[in-house]
Amino acid sequence: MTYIAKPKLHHPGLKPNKLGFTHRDYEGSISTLCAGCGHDSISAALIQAAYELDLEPYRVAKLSGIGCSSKTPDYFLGNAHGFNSVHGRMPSVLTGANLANRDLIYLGVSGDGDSASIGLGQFAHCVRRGVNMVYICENNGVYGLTKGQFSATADKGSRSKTAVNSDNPIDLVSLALVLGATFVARSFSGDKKQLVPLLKAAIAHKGSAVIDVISPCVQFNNNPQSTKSYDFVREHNEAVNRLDIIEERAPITVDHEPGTVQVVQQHDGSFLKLSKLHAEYDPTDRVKAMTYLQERHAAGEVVTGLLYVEEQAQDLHDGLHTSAVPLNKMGERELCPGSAKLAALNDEYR
Ligand SMILES: Cc1ncc(C[n+]2csc(CCOP(=O)(O)OP(=O)(O)O)c2C)c(N)n1
Ligand code: SF4
Ligand SMILES: [Mg+2]
Repeated sequence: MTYIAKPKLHHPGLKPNKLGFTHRDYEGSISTLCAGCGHDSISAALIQAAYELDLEPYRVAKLSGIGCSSKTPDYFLGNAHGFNSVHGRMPSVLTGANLANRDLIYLGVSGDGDSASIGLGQFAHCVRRGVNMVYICENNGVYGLTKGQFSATADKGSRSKTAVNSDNPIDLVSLALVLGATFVARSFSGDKKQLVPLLKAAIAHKGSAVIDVISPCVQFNNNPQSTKSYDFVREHNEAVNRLDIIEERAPITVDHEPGTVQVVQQHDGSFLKLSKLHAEYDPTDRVKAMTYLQERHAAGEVVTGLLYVEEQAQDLHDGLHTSAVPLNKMGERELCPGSAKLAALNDEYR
């Protein structure tokens, strides 16, 4: 993987967070992506979210597949754990890591090719199992790394520099809703104000959190006729809510207007405050979220914001009743309890 190490120096005036870390401590290597690539803005939003949440980098595991998007974990949270897997296979590696150690915060970083083309099956099973993670799809509608072929999220009729897409698209947000994801959102790489709070809320959420982030590829998909271009999204964006996360230890209220605020308590005790722009939009109703998406899509709009959240979600560990102790904290006796225990276990299935 190409990367350029950043010098360890930082400006003495950088403000530390509660852990004493500055913004600089959450950065990674210097990006080798094209200047202006939307993916770099998503990395910047992740850095900001981790800084504001006072995350200890060693508690975070970043997993990715293959693509320009999947390279980005190198460019943020340089002190976190990282694993760059195989094209489309990140979800199963993330699931395995999560089963072995539920104490870490899992960030699955992927692209639309990685998630909706080769990795669609992996994406589907990971989400339907309720793996506790934040799954971020950096969605540009093309295979950026391999020079701009249409991916499965490219809209029918969408144009690249040389071709028109004739296939129907896969909408990962709609799919995530159908698959039972308990936090579903869409944002735009160029809208840091919306993306940072969404990332913070998704990190605090227990369960499968999926964020589809439209992220224009300046090389292969930023012509005005592409539905994943800067111009198109700016013209057709319809934000369904503005969101802030209120942490337990430092409650803050901002920008609340009577009758437009909805507070949602998440499993870890933190609250989501939704500033609803549309009085009729309810982010706790899965069926309505699906209908709303279809309606707005038919009207040519890209809905961004928090589309659905389940307050008290269950995750894969709850379903499997697995041990709360990570495998790497167990001793040999617990990991290998002996043949008598194994025989007793086998008897239960006879
Ligand atoms: C098994 C396998 N098949 C195909 C490839 C070639 N390949 C590398 S990246 C990529 C597409 C990446 O697209 P996306 O996930 O959308 O990432 P982007 O570069 O657009 O961010 C493909 C097809 C590969 N590396 N491995
Ligand atoms: S080819 Fe596209 S996706 Fe890849 S780094 Fe360049 S702008 Fe970003
Ligand atoms: Mg892509």
